[in-house]
Amino acid sequence: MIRKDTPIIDDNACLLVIDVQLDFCPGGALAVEQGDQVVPPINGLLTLFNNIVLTQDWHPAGHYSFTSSHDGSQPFSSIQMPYGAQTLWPDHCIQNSSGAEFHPDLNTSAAQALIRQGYRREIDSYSAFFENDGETKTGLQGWLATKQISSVYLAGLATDYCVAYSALDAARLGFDVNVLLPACRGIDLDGSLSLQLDKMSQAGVTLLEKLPE
Ligand code: VGL
Ligand code: ZN
Repeated sequence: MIRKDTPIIDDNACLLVIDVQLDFCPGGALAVEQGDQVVPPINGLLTLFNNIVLTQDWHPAGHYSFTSSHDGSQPFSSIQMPYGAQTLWPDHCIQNSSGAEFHPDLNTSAAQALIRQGYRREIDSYSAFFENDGETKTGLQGWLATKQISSVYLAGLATDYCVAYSALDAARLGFDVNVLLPACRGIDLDGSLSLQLDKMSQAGVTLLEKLPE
């Protein structure tokens, strides 16, 4: 569903700020076009929510999602992993590297929790809830349950990967899910952006075209 009006944020809502890291911004290793432009709207959103969680893509060197870990493979191609298809990416968001840092203008101090993703070498994690095997939990679901959160609002990078996978898992888990589109930017690999927007709509995710103020 596409909604043009703005929702009301309450204590049972949580803002999930997905992967606003330098490697996903212009000049970074896996730059998303206009990725840095999500920072001002997200900083504005941070003032509206009482519950805020950040996610951070956090790979060890030699992570299996990197093209460089598979001899003779092409960046952005797909390979078969034990858990299914995996896109190969340029080396990005390596633990403790400058590219893994949050954008310096992002107001991270407002967040209560930080979920790191993709820290095991053998498995990637696009979703903030489950690793790419679809079953290993990150702990976010439990955190939100403990806080009695029923609605999640997602913003960040990339719309068609970590944002979409997180939104789809949240919907499957029974949350009311809202994606704040003006505060997201996508990679759009082989039509992935429209595909994931459609998937989210079909899963009952609300795609907000206007930010709450
Ligand atoms: C992401 C590709 C690889 C994301 C992370 O944050 O959307 N995409 N790793
Ligand atoms: Zn990654």
